[in-house]
Amino acid sequence: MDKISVIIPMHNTEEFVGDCLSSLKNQTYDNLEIIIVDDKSTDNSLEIVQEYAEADDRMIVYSLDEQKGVGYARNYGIEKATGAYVYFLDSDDFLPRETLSILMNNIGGNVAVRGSVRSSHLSSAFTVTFDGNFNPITYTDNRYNLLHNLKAKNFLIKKEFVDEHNLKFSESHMFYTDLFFLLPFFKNITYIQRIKEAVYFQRLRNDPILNPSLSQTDSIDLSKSFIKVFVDLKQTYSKDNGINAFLDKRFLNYYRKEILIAISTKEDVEVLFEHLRQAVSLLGEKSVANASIILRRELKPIQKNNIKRYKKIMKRHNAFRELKESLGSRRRFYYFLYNHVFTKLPIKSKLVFFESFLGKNYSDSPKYIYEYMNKHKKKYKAVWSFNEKKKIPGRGKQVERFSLKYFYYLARAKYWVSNSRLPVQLTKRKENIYLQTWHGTPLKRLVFDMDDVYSADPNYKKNFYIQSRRWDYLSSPNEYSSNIFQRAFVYNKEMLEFGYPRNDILYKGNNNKEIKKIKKKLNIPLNKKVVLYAPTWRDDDYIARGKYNFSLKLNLEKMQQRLGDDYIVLLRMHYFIANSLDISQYEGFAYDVSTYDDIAELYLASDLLITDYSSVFFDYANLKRPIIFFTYDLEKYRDTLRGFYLDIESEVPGPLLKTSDEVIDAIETIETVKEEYEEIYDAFYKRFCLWDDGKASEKTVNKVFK
Ligand code: C2G
Repeated sequence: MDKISVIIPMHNTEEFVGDCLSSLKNQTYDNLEIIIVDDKSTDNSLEIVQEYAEADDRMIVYSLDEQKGVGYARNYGIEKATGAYVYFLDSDDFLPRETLSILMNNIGGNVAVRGSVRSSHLSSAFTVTFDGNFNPITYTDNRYNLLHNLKAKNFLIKKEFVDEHNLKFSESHMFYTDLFFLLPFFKNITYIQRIKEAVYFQRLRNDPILNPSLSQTDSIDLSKSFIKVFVDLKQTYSKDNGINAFLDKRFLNYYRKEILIAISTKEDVEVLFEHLRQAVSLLGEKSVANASIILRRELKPIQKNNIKRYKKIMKRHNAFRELKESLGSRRRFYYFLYNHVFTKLPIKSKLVFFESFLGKNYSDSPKYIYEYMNKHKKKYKAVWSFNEKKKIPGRGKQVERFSLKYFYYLARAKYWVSNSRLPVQLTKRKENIYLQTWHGTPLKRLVFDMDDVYSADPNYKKNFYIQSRRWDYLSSPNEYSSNIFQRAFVYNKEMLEFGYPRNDILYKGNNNKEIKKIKKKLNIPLNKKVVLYAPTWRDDDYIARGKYNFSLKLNLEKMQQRLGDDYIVLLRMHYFIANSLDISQYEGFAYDVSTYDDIAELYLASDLLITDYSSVFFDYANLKRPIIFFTYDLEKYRDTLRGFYLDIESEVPGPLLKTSDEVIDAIETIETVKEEYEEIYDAFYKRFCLWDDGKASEKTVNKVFK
């Protein structure tokens, strides 16, 4: 059994390298030499791999004195390798258990064999189905086709061959260094087989802002780097027709797919033009002649070194491309109109665009800001975005979210007021002022404080970053939140430290008259006490993007038996929850208030709150009424999914309970619970609720709408 040297270059992948090494440890093919070359990580990666290496003597760790780049690190690994085969794995990727044995069993007398590469944003997608029947793809003539992703991942190659042809990665380029290894590799082989079943999982990284992978580097830098690589390789292989044709094809392809998209401003053109000119001058005549007419029109001014003409043509072509693309769907066409037509019309300086919880309801801080403005800032006009038509007070116009009118008014309104995110595709106008009210004091870690996002959207962090760059003001409910928001949103513009406008009603409406009015609106008995159950959502339990499942763990039957004489229960699911509750058998006891607009009114109508990790308890504490935490999945939620900012076990103002029975017991003895938690509750109130005084809307409006 021959030994494989697995070569792993590493730089700052502390979150991922454990998965990578575990996946190697578990390989069914175990004659391995695992060479990890640390390219001067500044996080804990090195400590982590050293720990793995202590427990597994197949692992050897080398650490470089200074950062030299991935090409250097891989070459270093090749030099140290003593196996009969080499295999390159990146420290943020991982393999199913069988991959290396499938490759090894099928290399036969050949120089190399290759598996397939799949992308994944989960580290648990380990299982691949493999029934023992291979489905090989053989490349003989057009073997450069295998180079389609320009990467050396998932090739198993004889070490002898690497040495014989002195195959090396480039050390003078930061990106696309694999090509320097792969081109001479392909030049010198006549046959290679790919085996689909030998899978390699390439991790889709979710933080291109604070912790980008190599391929997530700024797209202009990547383009520059690609062009340099192209120029160097063209010069090295100037005599080889096959490679030349391949390189030309790759370049034109890259130009169309990456460079054109990367160039978004005139400045970008200026940065890239000289590089482009150099590259285009090296293209073969035939390659240019074979390009499409549109492409040829763009290449010409580059060849003639006429940047002015190139800019002009690019502007026209880009608009044409965007329009063409926008015809693919109605939504895309609306984005096109927004970006190219509506935002060119004059801005309306007294128009305010409101949205709360993605158009799902009339609620939260935007509602209270709107109502205050209705009374005190009559000069302003308002447009609300909703999924469905609503009954709202005042003169506010309503538009359906994502309709043509929605885009039209977004473009024309000088002010945007929203408590969550607005579509990433919108460009913000220079004059636009965006008040982000956000929607809660954070308990669960937010955006850039989260390690990895185990949810339906792998682009979450990237999009969040783009969207939050547009905020001009951010509402903060307490000092604790201000600090977290600054870090977790990477936010450094103005923070409005006035408390939450949405909580004004908890001070102004905390009286019998208002409470009775709400209860009547809810159609619930006036003579019973009210329990409000308002849990949050779970990142890993999703149906699709933005749509999550929730399974009710409260035993309503028992609750009704034991509490039904004195209480009723309001069940309030989070706005992400898409499945509906079937509570028909508890009529008169349990009420589904998930679609009720404003949770603040539910707070007022209730006598006590049950929640879990939802930020609702921070707001509810303003009422100083009892809170119970039904945290049946605490360990999983805290330790795997999110992580918390508070020590939930000692800092929250109520008991953490794991079973429905315990919850019912606590409600039955609520007076004792109140006494027990009095001190913690007081401290909690002082820490989180002091800024709320019923005047947050007024202060916010006076600041933003001067
Ligand atoms: N909410 C609600 N009903 C629920 C849960 C939440 O109406 N059952 C509303 C509340 O106004 C709450 C807000 O949605 O404050 C945010 O809900 P969270 O459960 O805290 O979760 P999330 O939407 O992930 O926001 O900084 C706070 C956070 O980011 C949390």
